[in-house]
Amino acid sequence: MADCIFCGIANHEIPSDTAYEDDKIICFHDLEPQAPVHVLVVPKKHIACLDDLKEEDRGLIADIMLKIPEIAADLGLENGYRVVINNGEDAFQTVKHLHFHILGKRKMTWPPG
Ligand code: D5M
Repeated sequence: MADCIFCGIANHEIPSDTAYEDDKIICFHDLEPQAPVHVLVVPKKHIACLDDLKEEDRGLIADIMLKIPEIAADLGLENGYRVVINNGEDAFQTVKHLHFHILGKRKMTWPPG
C-alpha cells in the first residue's frame, strides 16, 4: 500500500535490519527498541489491524504465530519474551500495518503501561 512504511520495508524500498524473511513474513529490528531485543514480525500483505483480518488470512496468522518461537529462539530469547500487538488508537498503534512486537532480554512488568 502506498505511503505505508511497513509495506515499503516488505518491498525492500525502505531499508531495515532484517532478522527473518520469507515470502509472506518479514521480521526486522525496531527503530525505537523498548528492550535489549525488540523486533517486529510483519505480514507482507497490507492488513491495517486485527479488525481488518479476513477468513482468508487464517493461514497467514497461523504461520506468523508458529514462526514467532523460531525467531525468538534464533535471537537467543531462551528465558522468555513478550509478544505485543498494539491494536488501534487506545492501544497506541502508530503504524497502521499489523505487526507483532517481540521483546526480550529484560524482565517485563505487568500490567503493561
Ligand atoms: O509500533 C510501531 C513500531 O514501529 C514502533 O516501535 C517504531 C517502529 N518503527 C517505525 N518505523 C520503523 C522503521 N522504519 N524501522 C523499524 N521500526 C520502525 P506500534 O505498535 O504501531 O506503536
